[in-house]
Amino acid sequence: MKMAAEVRWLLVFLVSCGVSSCHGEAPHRKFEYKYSFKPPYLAQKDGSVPFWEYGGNAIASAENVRLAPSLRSQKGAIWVKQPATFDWWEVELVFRISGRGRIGADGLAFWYTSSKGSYNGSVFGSSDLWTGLGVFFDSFDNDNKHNNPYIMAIVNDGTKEFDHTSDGSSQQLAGCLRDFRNKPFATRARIEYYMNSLTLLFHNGMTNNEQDYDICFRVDNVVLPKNGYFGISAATGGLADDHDVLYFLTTSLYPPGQLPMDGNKVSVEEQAKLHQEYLDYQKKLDEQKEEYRREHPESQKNEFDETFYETESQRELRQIFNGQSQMFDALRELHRKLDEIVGRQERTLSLISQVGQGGVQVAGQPGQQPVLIDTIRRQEVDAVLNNQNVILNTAREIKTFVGEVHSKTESILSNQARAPTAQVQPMGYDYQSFMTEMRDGLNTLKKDVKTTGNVDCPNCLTTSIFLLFVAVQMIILLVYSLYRDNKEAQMKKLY
Ligand SMILES: [Ca+2]
Ligand SMILES: [Ca+2]
Repeated sequence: MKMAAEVRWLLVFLVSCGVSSCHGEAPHRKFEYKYSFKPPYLAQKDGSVPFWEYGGNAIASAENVRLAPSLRSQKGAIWVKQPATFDWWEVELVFRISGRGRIGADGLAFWYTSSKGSYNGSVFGSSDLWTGLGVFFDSFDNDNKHNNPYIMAIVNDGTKEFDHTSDGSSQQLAGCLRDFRNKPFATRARIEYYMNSLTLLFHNGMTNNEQDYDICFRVDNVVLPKNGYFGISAATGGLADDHDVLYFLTTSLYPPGQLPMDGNKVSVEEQAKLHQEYLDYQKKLDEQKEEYRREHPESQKNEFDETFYETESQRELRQIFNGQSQMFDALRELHRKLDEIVGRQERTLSLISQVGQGGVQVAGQPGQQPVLIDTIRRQEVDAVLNNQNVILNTAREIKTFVGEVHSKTESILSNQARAPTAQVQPMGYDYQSFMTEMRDGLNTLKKDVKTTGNVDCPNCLTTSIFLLFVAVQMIILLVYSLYRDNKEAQMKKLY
């Protein structure tokens, strides 16, 4: 549990660092007591709250400002007297919204507007058609979408009417679903407006740890009126909660190097005046304390007794709270780990998509630009694989082709072995020599023919004898064919 608490501290630190680091260095901070109130002695004996004015059904006590009590249709507000003299600020609100019902109404509103709103207006106890910022802690689910209690910010230019029927869902700048009713400890909201960024951190009051904030929203490029008034209001409806504000702490924020120098160098008269103011307050306070003691002599003792001893039920309650906050810590730790896992997954996915697009982004040394390493891309891998497949197929085709050729050659060879006439011989030396041999033979024949014309030949065949021989042969052939036709005719007759 100790570990979890440390982790939580670290988380809050990181969030606050993250918020401030976006604008470079952390801003200079100055507590603005004239725009703040806090217990003890929040309200003075006459009921006034220094630097503030309240009205409607609001009641200020030493411990808190009850803006709207848990009665039907109550409205109340408290507004600061002076407009802000600084551009950027952070307001820490510590409040309690509590009631007996499982659901309550209507809610609480924080305001930063160009002019003060009313003390019994229609928007959570103050005026509609405001110019500036309204941050609403809306308890009651008017549009029945089961999304309340809800925290939202609406920036208005003085023309928009708040849409109660839809719980302002169409008008909101940003928001988050958070339960802020009936918490064991006071709930807190830290609203920061710095360099046109509006951030809301929320503490749900489940633990007593003042650092237990988580982020509700952060919006950039928000323009709010200069020299606005801070205010806070609340209202009840048919259902009613107590709406108590314990602390309203304003801090002005200055970008580094822009802290107003006159603010630091207070003139001697002003210093004296402020010192006198302080002494007056101190005196007033002592007087009030003395008066209270005189009026309630027994309360001192009782107060001491009550705070020193713990009743059975108080102890039980405290133990329950402790157990619950431990459970809460464990849950929070689990949530954080889950977030971490989701983050890693997203990172992995983005890396994979980067591989798909080509190149892996590798985080370089701190302070360096990330380096893009040109690695093989997915398409390239696919192309290489395709090429390989094509090559493989072609190789197979070539193999089958070679096989076919081989078998054909085999068959030709075997045919040749059986029938040597079909021998295929290359046009080599043998053929040429054969040709020359034939040419020589023809030449000698020609010579012989020439010589026959000149030399007398007793054994040579004369033309008349040759013709006679041909005629005899023709007659024999004719007779034979006649004989054969006759024979065939006889054979046909027999059949
Ligand atoms: Ca509502
Ligand atoms: Ca709703």
